[in-house]
Amino acid sequence: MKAWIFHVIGVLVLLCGVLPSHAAVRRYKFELRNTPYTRLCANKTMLTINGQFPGPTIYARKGDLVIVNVHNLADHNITIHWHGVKQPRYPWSDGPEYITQCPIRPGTNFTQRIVLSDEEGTLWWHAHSEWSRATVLGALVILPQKRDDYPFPKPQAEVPIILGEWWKSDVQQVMEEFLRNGGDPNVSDALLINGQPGDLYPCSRQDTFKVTVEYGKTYLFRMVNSMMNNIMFFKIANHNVTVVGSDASYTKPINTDYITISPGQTIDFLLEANQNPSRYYMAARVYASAGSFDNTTTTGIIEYAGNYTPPSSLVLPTFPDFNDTAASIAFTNQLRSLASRRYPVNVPTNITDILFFAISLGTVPCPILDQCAGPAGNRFRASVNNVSLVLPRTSVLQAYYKNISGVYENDFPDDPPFPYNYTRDAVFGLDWAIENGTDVNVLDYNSTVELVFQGTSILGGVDHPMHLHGYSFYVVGSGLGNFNKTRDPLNYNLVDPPLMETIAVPKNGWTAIRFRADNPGVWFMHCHFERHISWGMGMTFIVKNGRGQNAKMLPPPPDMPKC
Ligand SMILES: *[C@@H]1O[C@H](CO)[C@@H](O)[C@H](O)[C@H]1NC(C)=O
Ligand SMILES: *[C@@H]1O[C@H](CO)[C@@H](O)[C@H](O)[C@H]1NC(C)=O
Ligand SMILES: *[C@@H]1O[C@H](CO)[C@@H](O)[C@H](O)[C@H]1NC(C)=O
Ligand SMILES: *[C@@H]1O[C@H](CO)[C@@H](O)[C@H](O)[C@H]1NC(C)=O
Ligand SMILES: *[C@@H]1O[C@H](CO)[C@@H](O)[C@H](O)[C@H]1NC(C)=O
Ligand SMILES: *[C@@H]1O[C@H](CO)[C@@H](O)[C@H](O)[C@H]1NC(C)=O
Ligand SMILES: *[C@@H]1O[C@H](CO)[C@@H](O)[C@H](O)[C@H]1NC(C)=O
Ligand SMILES: *[C@@H]1O[C@H](CO)[C@@H](O)[C@H](O)[C@H]1NC(C)=O
Ligand SMILES: *[C@@H]1O[C@H](CO)[C@@H](O)[C@H](O)[C@H]1NC(C)=O
Ligand SMILES: *[C@@H]1O[C@H](CO)[C@@H](O)[C@H](O)[C@H]1NC(C)=O
Ligand SMILES: *[C@@H]1O[C@H](CO)[C@@H](O)[C@H](O)[C@H]1NC(C)=O
Ligand SMILES: *[C@@H]1O[C@H](CO)[C@@H](O)[C@H](O)[C@H]1NC(C)=O
Ligand SMILES: [Cu+2]
Repeated sequence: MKAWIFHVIGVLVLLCGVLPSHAAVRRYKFELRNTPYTRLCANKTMLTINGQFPGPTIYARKGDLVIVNVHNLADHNITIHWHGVKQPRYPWSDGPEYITQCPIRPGTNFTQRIVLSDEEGTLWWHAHSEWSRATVLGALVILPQKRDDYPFPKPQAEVPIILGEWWKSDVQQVMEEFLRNGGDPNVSDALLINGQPGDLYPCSRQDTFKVTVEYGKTYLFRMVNSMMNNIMFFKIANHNVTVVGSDASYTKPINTDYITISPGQTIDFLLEANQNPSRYYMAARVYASAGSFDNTTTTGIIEYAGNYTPPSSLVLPTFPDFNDTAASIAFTNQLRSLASRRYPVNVPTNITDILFFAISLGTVPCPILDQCAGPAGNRFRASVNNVSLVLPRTSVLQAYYKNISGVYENDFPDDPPFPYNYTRDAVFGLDWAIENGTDVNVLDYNSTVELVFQGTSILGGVDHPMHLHGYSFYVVGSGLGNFNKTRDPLNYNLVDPPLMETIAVPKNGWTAIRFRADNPGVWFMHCHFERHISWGMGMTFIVKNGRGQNAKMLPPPPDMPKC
């Protein structure tokens, strides 16, 4: 109840403008609980924040400080990550379990400080502990400072849209099962829009998500892909939309009839209600470049206000094929920063650190020969530059700050240890073993980094939505096949590349990003497909302190959870 009051006060304050125009402090209380939920004619108990699914939306303005007291009243360890928030010099509240903190154990609480800086638009928050983010998540809406406008006409209303995934079973069991048997996790039983599957699924018609619009008005949709394992295609029947932002950074407007959105990514778009007053589907289904997947379609309804006879049935929009990599890439390649005087870009050009990371699925032998559920009876693992992440028993950040040895090693490689033709045909295995490790790559303060992600064709290849904590980065280039370091940099976009914190590296292709390492701390980098991170597709950067107080990490809060 208290949390609800906080939430309402937050919204009221926002509407009445009681707080100063920026650097306001906003407080929320999160209570993790085991909560009963019914979907698809079946009941289960699952982890939620404040009994809500999706969880509460946090509202703030650019540059605010949000303080969230997280109480664990459930039976599962938890951590909360503020996805896309840079947390300048303050990794202590970032959240990834055993990277920046030990879990908040049942019966304990942790007060997290979400330090907003230049983010403006839509972000989100989610659990970063095992698979609990399937149900522990919500939107984080960052409005412009009070004196500022959007770089587009003021919308009539704003609507969060969270794409998600539903398993009839307990997600913890789904996770334990695939980690035990070494194979793929079970695919989900439904896809969701704002927690509801929509009327194409059994027992779901009643609760389908609906938005009412007025003819002639324009609406801002703030879309988050919170899916565990899928990139999504999203469409609205009969309507084009105008994309205006992604990952809390504005983009040049894109008029399009479909959207591709990666798990972790956000897309802000405008919908002009300019069709015959009626009801129309909004719908989403999977883009999958490999493997088995949930091939169902989730729907919501755009309902025009007014007097008309509603259609007896709605027409589904036509989607690109499930495996249409070209359509997925074509959308993402249109994203461009505004690159205007008011919203300048600042792409590093004098690069001090060039990193080349091969991101790959793979297998390791089954403990009981050939009895695992992965390819050829083996066990799935995944790696970055041949290192498969194993989480330590205490946090990397704690070990770094307190100089505790034996928790991690400083030798995460800048290049793959065994160069090969990463995207050659029919690669089913490698001649070398994947190495387990908790290895960090150390960057000097203010170094300018170019990082090329190279996908590989081992086990056929698949897209990887890569996410970096503590930073946004410019996506300066991407392509199919192997990155060619003499040819490809000539085509980089250094003029108006999009500023992102999650980017899908295309199947058997590469993506190049750039950022300035001006945020000292310990920052996780990983694939945002949950099954891939479970198999070890992640690594950690340590960005050292620079000279001067403003270039140094801040001290930890007194209530940091302990291992
Ligand atoms: C789900 O729970 C509700 C309320 O407790 C109950 O009425 C209903 O019968 C249950 N449904 C199933 C399928 O167990
Ligand atoms: C929150 O945790 C602190 C210790 O970090 C404890 O003193 C306090 O009582 C806890 N508050 C509640 C409401 O559980
Ligand atoms: C996963 O799917 C298999 C096959 O349908 C089923 O037998 C198993 O119970 C499922 N596991 C969970 C945790 O739901
Ligand atoms: C809708 O977007 C598509 C591109 O996705 C474009 O070809 C088409 O012209 C647009 N239609 C309108 C009416 O703007
Ligand atoms: C989804 O897959 C099932 C089998 O797994 C198949 O029967 C069904 O036709 C597929 N649906 C679509 C829309 O492709
Ligand atoms: C997509 O799958 C269809 C079969 O379902 C296949 O014919 C087609 O070649 C595939 N396309 C791509 C780009 O892999
Ligand atoms: C590029 O960076 C190097 C190393 O930091 C520095 O010595 C050099 O002056 C820089 N050059 C330019 C043109 O900024
Ligand atoms: C890598 O493999 C691809 C696909 O088999 C092939 O087309 C390409 O020529 C190879 N590149 C090199 C440098 O061998
Ligand atoms: C690597 O780590 C995984 C996950 O912790 C574990 O199952 C596996 O046994 C480890 N392999 C080796 C060779 O240590
Ligand atoms: C980091 O680099 C920026 C841009 O070149 C510069 O303005 C700033 O002074 C540098 N900071 C430190 C502490 O070296
Ligand atoms: C890389 O591109 C250069 C310039 O286009 C070309 O000469 C070279 O053969 C390419 N290298 C590979 C391995 O394809
Ligand atoms: C919860 O976290 C603590 C502290 O790291 C750890 O000792 C414990 O094993 C964890 N519990 C579970 C069930 O993972
Ligand atoms: Cu991946």
